[in-house]
Amino acid sequence: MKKSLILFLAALAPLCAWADEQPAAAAAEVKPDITTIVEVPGDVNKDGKVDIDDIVLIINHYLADEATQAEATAYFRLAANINQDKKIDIDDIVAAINIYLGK
Ligand SMILES: [Ca+2]
Ligand SMILES: [Ca+2]
Repeated sequence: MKKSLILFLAALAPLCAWADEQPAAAAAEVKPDITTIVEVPGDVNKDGKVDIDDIVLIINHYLADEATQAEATAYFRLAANINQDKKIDIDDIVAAINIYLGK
């Protein structure tokens, strides 16, 4: 029993060493939590809920030209980018609709 515990710990040792050598890389991969700034992801008009008004605003942003999109506030971009993938597109529109529908 003791021998198998020692073998188990020996097998874990390389994994632990790797974890100790990679703290900066692991920290860099952590995405900022959208909820620290945006209370309700998808709530682009800041009224505390995701509804058809937010969905229309996100769709209008998606369909707008680049110059118009560039006028969007930082808050809007963060709230509208529900999946946090650096772009506001159809996936975010679908996500907003799903939030609205409670799915
Ligand atoms: Ca709203
Ligand atoms: Ca997105």
